[in-house]
Amino acid sequence: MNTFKILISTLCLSGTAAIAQTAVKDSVANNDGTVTIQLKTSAVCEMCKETIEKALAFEKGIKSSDLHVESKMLSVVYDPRKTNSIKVKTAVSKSGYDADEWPADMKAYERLHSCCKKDSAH
Ligand SMILES: [Cu+2]
Repeated sequence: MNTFKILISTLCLSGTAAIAQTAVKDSVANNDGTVTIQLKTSAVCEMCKETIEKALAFEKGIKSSDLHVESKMLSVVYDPRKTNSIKVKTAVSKSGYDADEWPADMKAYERLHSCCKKDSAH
């Protein structure tokens, strides 16, 4: 059982490392030491925008976030000394939305308003 757990966590770690390598491709370093990244989300409406931006406002190290609803693109400004793109994506996922290759956290997704679910009929 323990061996199994170690194997699983090793797999998780290597998966995270692979994502970390691809995560920086859309990042821009700002003059004030912050970093701006662009993420593709599964947001569909203004309510989604509010949900995501509010969730990120509580995250440590995130300075600001802005979701463009039509393109589903979220831009996030964060302090790289306090957080990183993986944590940003995790926070978006935990609010119920996809963040690039990171799928939405299922429990959070289930709690979304029905019109905010990516596979709902519009
Ligand atoms: Cu919505």
